[in-house]
Amino acid sequence: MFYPMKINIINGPNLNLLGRRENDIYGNQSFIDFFEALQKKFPKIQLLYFQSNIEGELIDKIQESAQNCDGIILNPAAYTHTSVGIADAVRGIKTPVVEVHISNTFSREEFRHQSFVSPNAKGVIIGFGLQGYELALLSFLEKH
Ligand code: CA2
Repeated sequence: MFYPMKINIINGPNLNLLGRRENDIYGNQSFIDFFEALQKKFPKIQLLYFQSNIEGELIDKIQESAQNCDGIILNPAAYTHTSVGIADAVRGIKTPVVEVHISNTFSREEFRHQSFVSPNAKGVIIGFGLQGYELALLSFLEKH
């Protein structure tokens, strides 16, 4: 099948636990279930999904996606607030990156208010739950 667009969704540490714990903050749906529904909703876009708890693996995937994807939807999770390496990876590629956070990081602890990634993201979507990933996807469609 020919897809006019290929988007990689990259999730950082602990997001594999979505739907299993901390449901009050992150909701009760697993990311895999959400991802499958999203792919069905947008059958003409090829969606890929990668999750890792390891900083270097996330950096490798960002670099790889820059070679073979039209866009990246990135939730670096806790690394958002700590990782110069992920920030440098995003800065170092031409492929647009939309940063997504499920929770409203600004209504949480102060250390979550800073993102090393945001200055080099195409845009940032914060606080809309898993719907934020769909909003990010729509932002890639606008120009097509
Ligand atoms: O709101 C977001 O999307 C975050 O990126 C999620 C990160 C957090 O460190 C950021 O400040 C904001 C944490 C993801 C942990 O996800 C869990 C999900 C279920 C159970 C436990 C953790």
